[in-house]
Amino acid sequence: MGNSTRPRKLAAVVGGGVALGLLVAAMPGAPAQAIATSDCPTASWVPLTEAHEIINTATVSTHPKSALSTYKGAGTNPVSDDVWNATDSNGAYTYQPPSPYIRNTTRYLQFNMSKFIASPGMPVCETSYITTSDSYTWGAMSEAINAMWPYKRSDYASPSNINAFMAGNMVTTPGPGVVKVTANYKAQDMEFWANENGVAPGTPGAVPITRFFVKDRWGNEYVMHASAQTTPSTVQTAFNNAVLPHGWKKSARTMKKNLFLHPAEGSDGSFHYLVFRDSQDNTYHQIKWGNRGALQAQIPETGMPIWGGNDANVLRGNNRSNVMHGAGGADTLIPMKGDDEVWGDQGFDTVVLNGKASAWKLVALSRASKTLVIRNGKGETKTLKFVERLRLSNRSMRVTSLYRLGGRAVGQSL
Ligand SMILES: [Ca+2]
Ligand SMILES: [Ca+2]
Repeated sequence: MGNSTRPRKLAAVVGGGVALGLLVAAMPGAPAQAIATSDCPTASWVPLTEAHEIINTATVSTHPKSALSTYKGAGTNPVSDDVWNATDSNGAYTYQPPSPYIRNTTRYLQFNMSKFIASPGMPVCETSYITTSDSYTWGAMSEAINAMWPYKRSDYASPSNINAFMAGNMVTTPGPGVVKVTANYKAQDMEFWANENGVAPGTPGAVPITRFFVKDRWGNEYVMHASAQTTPSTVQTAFNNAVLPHGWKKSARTMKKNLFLHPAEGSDGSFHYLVFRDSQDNTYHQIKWGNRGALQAQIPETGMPIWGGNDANVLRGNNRSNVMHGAGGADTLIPMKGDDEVWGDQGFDTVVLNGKASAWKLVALSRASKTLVIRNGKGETKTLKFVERLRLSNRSMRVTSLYRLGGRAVGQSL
């Protein structure tokens, strides 16, 4: 990550507000404050500063479906600005982290403020640290699973022709009509100002910032959070030139209010953002969920989790084995075929299953861990966690009624 593109410059790209009416729909249904229970109360919003980031590449080629961990200089012995920025006579950085770490590429950020919540897998407010073999210390920031979509093997050279995940790890910028889909486990809040310099909306003379939005063919919406470009005009050009998958739409528009993003929260303690990268190296965060399909469910292999947002969603899996998270809100989760692990997470969540109740037998259940395991005659297993209701073709049932039966219910049909 690098310096932010100044909003003052961005505002110069396009003047007046376009399609303000659509803006309401673009804002998350529930403001971040409404679901801020997992924010770190002692952390504060901070303006973006240049971070010194490294990525652990140990599993990139051996286990391409594994998440890649990113760290930033922090802790008792962080790398200094002087060391990090030093270059040789050719302009190349002289500091390179020891293997298996590499420097993260510089990105020009389009959002303005951030608030740290936790390192991946850590309790709220807590950071975990590593020490590289050159004795520098780093704080754990995120874990990311990458895959290209749509993925056509013949478009890639070895080793990216192995699968969509390998291509996602090895190829930085997707080709025209392709996006790189990232499950980004990053526990931070983000704020995008409506006006340059963060001037409060409604202030006379406020200059709105043009923001770049994408809507996919399933009704999911995304906002650009970073670009490889450094100036407002080149960012706008890169957005205009990006070739998105068939049926996706772009819009550049201003906002009536500042936009706050809070990551989706799983009941396993994870925090998630869906991020994608376009053919011009712009990257976007998902801000709105359509009910006709999930981008992550399009990856034609197992290994990409499928996440909802913090509002009520209709979330569809695919006919492979999926890990699904509804996150906050009263979600409807449709895992389809396969051995699926379905997390309802917070809210009153419903899982829709194929077949009648009599087709499914209880394999295990635990009220304490809010887990229910069921299997049908085809041998498909569904592991359901923090789910409140099952909907079958002939009836619906509350999961609490199954928990009440306890171990006696194991082996019985639903
Ligand atoms: Ca499935
Ligand atoms: Ca949800």
